[in-house]
Amino acid sequence: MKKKISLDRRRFLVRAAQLSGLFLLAGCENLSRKPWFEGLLSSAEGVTRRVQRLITPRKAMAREFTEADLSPVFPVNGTSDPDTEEYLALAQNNFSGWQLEVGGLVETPARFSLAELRQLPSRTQITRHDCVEGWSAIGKWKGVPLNIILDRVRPRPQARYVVFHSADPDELGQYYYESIDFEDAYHPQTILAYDLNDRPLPIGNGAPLRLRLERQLGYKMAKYVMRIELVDRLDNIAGGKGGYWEDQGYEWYAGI
Ligand SMILES: Nc1nc2c(c(=O)[nH]1)N[C@H]1C(S)=C(S)[C@@H](COP(=O)(O)O)O[C@H]1N2
Ligand SMILES: [Mo]
Repeated sequence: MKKKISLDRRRFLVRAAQLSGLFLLAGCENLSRKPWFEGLLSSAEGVTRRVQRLITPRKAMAREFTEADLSPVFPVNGTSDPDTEEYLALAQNNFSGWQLEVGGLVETPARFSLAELRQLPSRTQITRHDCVEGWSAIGKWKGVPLNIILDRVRPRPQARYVVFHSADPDELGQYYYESIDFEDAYHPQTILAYDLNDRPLPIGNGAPLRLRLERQLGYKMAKYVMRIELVDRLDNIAGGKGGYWEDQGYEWYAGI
């Protein structure tokens, strides 16, 4: 395992970044996760996306493909192997000791092992993943619909967003996280996937569990999900913008 960057060094980097007027650019270049290229949203493609979002109803289904359409290899992007002792220990035991924690603004907080998740009703979908870095891939995902989990824990009336906390910190110690609203949370294609192409999700693609949210861009689909939290606001979590990349300036609603 790679040695983790020391806390002092981390603090120094954070301060240096904060002091720098070039925070966004510098931050992006230093991060191993590598965001997509800058300027996309001002490009013609970005404009088309925005217009399309306005005319596509949120409830519409994303296109589903057939086995013949599957990409030969589904790429690994961003974190490929979370570099923490906790994750390493879980992975070494094939995630048998892993549990998904679901809490926050819910009536009955719960934990689910991988075996328990596999026993719940599942959905399988072959969909296209679009990353803003400029690549797409078609994969077959199987997992438990998020609405099944939400029905189990019973959201409180104040809950407005579902937040996914991941296992991977970056060089500055910021953990990856993402959030969606209830309309997307209850969408039938929003699943917590444990299989990719008929096999257990590989570590590179987010083992043991990752979000699939088929009508938004790749960065919304948190890999290595450890904890799900229901909240009424996003401004008091991490950088306050609702997601790891959002905290660095990218859009919260990344509709395709
Ligand atoms: N926890 C975590 N989730 C993540 C990322 C990451 O670095 N860490 N990268 C995001 C991005 S930008 C993309 S395109 C997809 C990549 O998923 P893949 O590795 O299965 O291709 O995961 C998203 N979810
Ligand atoms: Mo991405």
